[in-house]
Amino acid sequence: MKKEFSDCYDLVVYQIYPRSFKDSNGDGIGDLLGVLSKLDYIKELGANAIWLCPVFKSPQCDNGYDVSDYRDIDPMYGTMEDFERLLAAAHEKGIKIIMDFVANHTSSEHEWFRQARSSKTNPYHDYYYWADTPLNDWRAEFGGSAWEFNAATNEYYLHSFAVGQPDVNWTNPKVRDEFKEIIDFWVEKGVDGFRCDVLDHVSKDFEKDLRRNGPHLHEYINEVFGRENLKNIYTVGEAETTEESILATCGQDRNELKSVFQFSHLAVGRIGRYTPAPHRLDDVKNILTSWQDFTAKHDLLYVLLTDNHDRPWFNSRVGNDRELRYESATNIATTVFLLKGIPFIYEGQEIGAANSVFSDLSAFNDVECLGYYFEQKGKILEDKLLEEINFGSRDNTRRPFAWDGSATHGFTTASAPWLPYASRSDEINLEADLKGKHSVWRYYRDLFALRRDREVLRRGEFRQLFPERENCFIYLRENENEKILVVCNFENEQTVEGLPEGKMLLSNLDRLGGANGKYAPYECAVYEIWK
Ligand code: ISL
Ligand code: CA
Repeated sequence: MKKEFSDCYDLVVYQIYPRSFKDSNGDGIGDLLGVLSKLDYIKELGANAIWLCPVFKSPQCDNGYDVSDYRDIDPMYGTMEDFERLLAAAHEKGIKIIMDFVANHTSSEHEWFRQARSSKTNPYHDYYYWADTPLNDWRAEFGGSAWEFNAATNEYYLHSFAVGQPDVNWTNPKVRDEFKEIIDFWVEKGVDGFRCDVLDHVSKDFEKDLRRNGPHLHEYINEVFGRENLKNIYTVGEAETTEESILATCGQDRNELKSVFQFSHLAVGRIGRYTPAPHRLDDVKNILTSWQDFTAKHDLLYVLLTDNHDRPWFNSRVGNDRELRYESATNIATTVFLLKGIPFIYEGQEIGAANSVFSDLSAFNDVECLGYYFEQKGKILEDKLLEEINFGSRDNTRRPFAWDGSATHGFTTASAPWLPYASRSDEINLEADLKGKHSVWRYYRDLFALRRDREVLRRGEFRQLFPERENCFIYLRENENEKILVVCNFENEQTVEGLPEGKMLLSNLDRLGGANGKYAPYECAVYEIWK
């Protein structure tokens, strides 16, 4: 039976990193009532769903991706009543809520781990991975060995990320049952979906030295997410994204997840996390077109994104975040968000947010970049190391949202936020953007209004034109009733010819000519060829 994706194609998801979005109680930390106060902003932008990064009880060693109680809200974000108020208000406004599902690891403060680490005979002991000596030389993503010594049982436990994030043992059916109950707890509250954190890590193979994509991965995902009560729940997995793995997880014949993130285009412009690399937007285009073709061929959902809380700003890395910041940000948005798929907008990209430069390590909080810093300290020059941290730190996209140009940028009434504002917040903030003749925010709003009003932009087929032409991306979205042409000229000015003409629907530079003719650097326009 063909999978029902229909309502998924109408989704436009706005990702919120709650710490950094809006502070309602003056403690300098974003919170749930802050999100509640901005629902109309999110709706006006054109989003109809929110992916809320973790707000569960957590000691915050990885800003909430270390959960100590999956059924309660961390006081720094508010109360369960605040969450229920937010959920009800969001639904009232036609906005779905997608929760972050962090199931590869818990916090070391979770009751399960507190029990498990106390003795080898504790009933929770085999909720985690233990060994008398480290089973292998796996490194933790945030630095150091992935095996941490536990004195009480004279063993080591596995943690793929921080020491405070012990991996849970999904080979244990009790663990899988616990997570089914946690999902059902939130579904019964009325949440509409889950974003599944590093889901491919839940099955490992120590013999084959596999940290993820182990032999039971699809069995486990099917067991937890393939259940009847989740059939109308939207799911998106953060997982390995080879063509084969995406088919295995989201294929028409699979009863696992509805979609997964595909990140490979986000690796353009960097080698690893901390080293810049030469780049062209054509490189991004080529990756996107190959995935458009693949997902069309196999009738798969595809997630359209350029930014999230784990990567510096895409426009800073592969676009132009200086003299052509507006042009470049709107061009990249047009390139990506008019393709076939589900748009995910990350808080801040809609105002053209850009990376920061800080000279003092105290301006950084991200456990990953600090882990890297202390591993590298002394091995490379301090200036070079700080340059790498500024380039690659996840803090770039976690700085408090700059709502206006005031000293606290409308984010908080506290004198200082939990993390320093982005270094260009006086220049780049919503208030300043909206005052401009050209506004990234208004362009995003108009682009998503066009998607909403034109069925062909949500469900129509993708067809690239002039694939051999460089420094631009020209494609059609078409169905039996409509044909829309998208023309994105990239870094350099050029003249485009041979295109069908039509009625212009959107342009980032108030274009006067038709689809053919000279395009300025990063100029883009959208045309209705016929209806
Ligand atoms: O950031 C990455 C790639 O650019 C990854 O290495 C990232 O750490 C990985 O995708 C896992 O991310 C998820 O799990 C982490 C958490 O720190 C991230 O914020 C979350 O998105 C551990 O829970
Ligand atoms: Ca607060």
